This record gives sequence, C-alpha cells and structure tokens, in this order.
Amino acid sequence: MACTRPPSAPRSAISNVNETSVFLEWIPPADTGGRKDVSYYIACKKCNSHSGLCEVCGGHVRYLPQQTGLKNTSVMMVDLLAHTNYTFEIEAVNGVSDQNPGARQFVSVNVTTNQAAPSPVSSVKKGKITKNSISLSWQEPDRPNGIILEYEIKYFEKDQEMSYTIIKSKETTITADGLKPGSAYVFQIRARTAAGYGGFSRRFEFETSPVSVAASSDQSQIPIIVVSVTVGVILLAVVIGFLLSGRRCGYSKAKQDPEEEKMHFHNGHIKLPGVRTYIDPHTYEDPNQAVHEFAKEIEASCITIERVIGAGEFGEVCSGRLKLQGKREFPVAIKTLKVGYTEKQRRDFLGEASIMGQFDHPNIIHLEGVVTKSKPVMIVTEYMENGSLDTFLKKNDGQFTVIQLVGMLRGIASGMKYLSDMGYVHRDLAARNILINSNLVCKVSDFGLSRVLEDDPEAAYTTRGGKIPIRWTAPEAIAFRKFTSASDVWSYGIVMWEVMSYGERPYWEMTNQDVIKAVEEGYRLPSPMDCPAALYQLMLDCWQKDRNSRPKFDEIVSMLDKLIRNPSSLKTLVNASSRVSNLLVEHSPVGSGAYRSVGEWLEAIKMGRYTEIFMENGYSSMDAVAQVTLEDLRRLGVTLVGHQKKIMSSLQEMKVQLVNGMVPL
Ligand code: ACK
Repeated sequence: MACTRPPSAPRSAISNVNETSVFLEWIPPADTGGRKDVSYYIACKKCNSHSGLCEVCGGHVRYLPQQTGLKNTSVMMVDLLAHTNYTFEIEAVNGVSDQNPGARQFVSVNVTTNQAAPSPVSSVKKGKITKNSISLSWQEPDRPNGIILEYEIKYFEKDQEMSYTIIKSKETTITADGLKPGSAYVFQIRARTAAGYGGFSRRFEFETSPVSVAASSDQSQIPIIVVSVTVGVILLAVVIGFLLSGRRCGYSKAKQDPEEEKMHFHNGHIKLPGVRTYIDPHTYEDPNQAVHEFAKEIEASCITIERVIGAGEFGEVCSGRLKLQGKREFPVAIKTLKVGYTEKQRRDFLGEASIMGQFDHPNIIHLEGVVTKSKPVMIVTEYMENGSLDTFLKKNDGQFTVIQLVGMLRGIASGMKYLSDMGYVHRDLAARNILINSNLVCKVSDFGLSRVLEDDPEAAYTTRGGKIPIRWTAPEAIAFRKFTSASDVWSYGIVMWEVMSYGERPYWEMTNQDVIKAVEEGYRLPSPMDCPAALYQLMLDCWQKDRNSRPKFDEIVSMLDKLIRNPSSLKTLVNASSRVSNLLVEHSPVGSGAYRSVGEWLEAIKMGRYTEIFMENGYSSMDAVAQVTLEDLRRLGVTLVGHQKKIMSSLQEMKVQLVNGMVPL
C-alpha cells in the first residue's frame, strides 16, 4: 500500500452566531493525505478580549452532533457563554494523523457570542410550610448570562392552571401566602436579565399543611408585586379606560402572550412583562426624547470618516472608524443627514435610529449611536464588509454552497423572528435591505417610520395612494394595506427566492401591474435553478394567499435549522424539467413573438457562441427551444453555471412574459 499522510487543513471556514450558539461550516482539505478516512475535530478556546489570552473551553459547551470524528463539514456549538470571544480550530484528521509529530493543520474562526436570556432555574427547595403559605428558595440559573434583575414566580393550585398568581422577587426566596390548607400548589420560576426572561423552570409541586398545623409565615422576603389573574384583568380594564380617556397614547404589542395578565407602565407606554415590545417613536410627543431614550449620543470627535460607500435618502453613507473611551477602535458605517434638511427630514432620519436602538439581536443591524449635538447629524452602525445582500449575491453568482445560502436565510429568519416577537412589522423586507458581513452573517436593516417605503426605489404608488414595493409585498398589504408579520413572511419568501437565485430580480421585467394580476390569479414564482425542493416548498408556503396559513418566523427558523443539521435533506432539487413544464402546462410555449430565430435570441442574451450547437442538435426553432431543460443544456456542453442560468432565465422570462403568469399554485 502506498504511504499516506495527514490531511491538510480544512478551508474557507465560516461561522454563524445566534445568541450563544455558533454554527461552523467549512470546505474539506485540499489534500486528504491520500486516504478516505478524513474526519474533523473541533478545538474550542475561550479568549479574554483585553489580554487576548485563551483557555480551553469547559465541559459546558455542547457540540452537535459531536466534537470529534465529525464526518460532515459542519457543526453547531451550543450553551456557550454570552458576550464572550471564542476561537474554534477545525482540524482535519485521518488514520495517520496520530503518527505525525509536526504541527496540527487547522483553520481557525474567531467569534463573539451575543447576549442571551438566562437559563432556567433548575433547583427549587421548599422551606417553611404552613396551612396557608409555602416558602421556597432556589439557586441562580447555571448560566445567568448577565446580571439577574429579578425572578418571576408563577404558581397555581394543582389542576387550576387558569387561575394563577405571579410574584416578583429580587431574592432567591419567596413566601406564597393566602393559600388553601391541605392543597397542592404548582410553582415555576424564571429569571430576568437585561436580555429578557429566560425559560420557566420545570414544575415543582408542594402541599400546604392541613388545618390543624399552626399558621406562620416567613416575613424575610419581600415580594415586589403580587397580582392574581383577577386583579390583572381589573388592572387591564383600568389601563384601557385610562388610555381611552385621552392620556398620551400607548403602544401595545400586536402579539400578546395570553399568559401575561399584568401590565407595567414605562414612559407612558404599556409594557408587558417578559416580552420586550417595540415602541413606535411616533408615540413620543418629542421625537428627540425617543432618540435619546434608545440611542447613545456619540461625540463627533470619536468618529473618523474614511470614505463614501453609498447614497441614502437623507445623505451620504460612509465607512469609518469609531473610538469609544476604554474600547479599541473599530469599523463603523455612518449615515449622514445632508445640510439644509427640514425639521421633518431630521425627525424621519433619526426615527430610524430610535427604532434600531430598541433592537439587540445578532441578525439585526446594531446601532452604535447618533450624533445630534453637532453637524452633520449622523447615525453610526456596525460595519458590514460585504454591503447589501442583493449586490453581493449578484457579484458572487454561483459561488456558495447550498448550506452557506441556507445559513444566510436562517440568519435573516432569526432576525425577523426577533422583530415579529417585538411587535415590529418591517414592511420592506427585501435582499437590498439585508446587509452581509465578512463572516457571511446577514442582518436585517433599513428601519423607518412612514418613510420606509418613501425612499425605496422599488416602491410604487398604488391606486390607493400608498407607496409599496409590489414584488416583495403580500397581496393583502397591496390591496388593503394589511401589513403584519404574516405579510413580512410573504416578503421573506421572496428574499428566499432572491438568495437562491443569486440576486435575480423577482418576476424579472414583468410590470408591477402584471405581477399583481398574476399573483392574484394564483401564479407564483417558479423555483430558482438548482434549488432544493424543501426550500422551494417553504417559499410556496410563505406565498399562501391566506395569511394565517403562512408559516410563522419561528417555524421558518426551526425548519431551516433542521435542514442545516441534516444537509442530505437539501440534496433533492426541484426537478429542472418539471420547473419548465409547470410553465408550459398551463400556457402556450415560447413562440414566434419574441425572437425570429434561435440565433437572434442567443445573440441577444450574449450566448451567440452556442447557436451552432443548438442548431446541430435539433433546437432550430423557438418552439423547439421552449422544451430545453437544464439536463439538455448540460448534454449540449453548456457546462458553465453562469451560462446555464442565463439561458434558462431568459427562457423563463420569455415564457412569463408570454403567459403573463408564473407557476400556478
Ligand atoms: O451595497 P452597498 O455597498 O451596501 O451599498 C449600500 C450603501 O451603503 C447605501 O445604503 C451600504 N451600507 C449601508 N449600511 C451599511 C453598513 N452598516 N455597513 C456597510 N455598508 C453599508 C450599502
């Protein structure tokens, strides 16, 4: 047997951070060492951001599916610490790696995890029990992921879940009193940090003493609030009355957790405990107050502008660097407000910062702060090296693996789940409004008030006077302005299509009117080329006419996670011939109209070099060309993916123009 050697390092590793989980993907080593038994090992190091020193990660990190002997080129690490720098080294090994005295061959990836809610409280002990009260104590969660601000204790009499009581406590002990003697009660506890509430603990059941035992209660703990469901309902009625009586308007979240019955006031806005809600800056009488509530003021001297990278509606977009006290300088994007602005323009410009500043999620563009005390007025955000997703994909046509594309889509869905949980409806979700960084992490951007649609060149006026990006918008939002998270899901389906077709324009050159008509008649975009069937099915689900039948963003995230964990599920592609015949079943084939000859058509799309091959193989008329499938192209020797795409897209475009429709649902 020939001598073999250890493999070279894996290549092109990319990471996708989601709160305290990291997904890694890489390409196999260029040199497998002449063996077929290559597998991968992941080394994890936790690094101190100040000293730069790293230590091996503790046993709390979980690797899915495993840390060693990985056969696939991807892995997920979960249960990492929040706000922590990690270095992951991906090493390729084979049967002779152990014999190798030389240096290890690995590719390394540095990531910083994001904030995460605390893990559930796992251990709860009963303390003093009387006939009317139960005292409890518990341990802080294993992974608080921040400073615990308070605990919420929910309890109810066993089998009476509909009538529960909630106590809040800053301590890890409470006494629930006013209970029935000799009755079983169920308790659940959750912790809250700045990142929000963690999950509830499992249910703990304790019983009060029977009547004969002397009553006593432990007064050492002070519950902050005790409100029963009944009181909650009364409070709700009072709050509504209060608002109707003309007090400053509040904002209640569109999606309300039925379990939450209590309400708090925050700056005159109703806030539901446990669910962070987006507050519409419009509800502030003074928009400056909103900006300063949600955005940090940055001194202009901390910012170095380096170059102009684009044009926004309100002024130039630049790249530069931000140096905050006690922190290392880092790259930022800077949106500026052009001189001579009106008060309304200033308000609308800063409105975006007031919205963005309320979000904290790895797939939402992060606001560093604003400059309002000097001119020019600026909005400073994290820098996304690869710019907008649509341009980036067009520039890198055909360059990514399906898993990489799905990773991008997963990030966008995760950002959108966060926004919908916050009660924020984006209304202009499109690949042009997603930014992508050097790690291929996608982040949702472009937040605005009414202006959201004003500055989008894609937005067109509807007959009802609104301005809407027709190709990305759900029919109910176009027809009667019903913008909801479900209409954002429709747009997400279009973004999926844009991503899988590397930035192709949805519905090609069809007019907006034709798009509205075709969609109304039940036609949908056909599958992009080489698209996994599971992804196209998800797109079709997002484009259900009945908005309640569309998947929710959390379901989309779970579905994409499943596909990423099981890459073989992405191997089944939408059958190329069925893609085409879908269009032909319903309608007549491409014919005489558009081009007079095959040669003229191929010349027009700069594919004239294939005219001879087409003619020699019997594709001598446009009717014959209409039957061409991807397999036929490959057989004819059109092997370049870019050329295949160009030809198939052109065919599709012609058919779509002819039939004025797409795939019938
Ligand atoms: O495709 P691009 O390079 O990415 O061109 C547009 C341009 O500015 C106008 O919006 C780019 N851009 C916007 N925000 C950012 C950001 N945070 N990081 C990097 N580029 C950005 C966008």
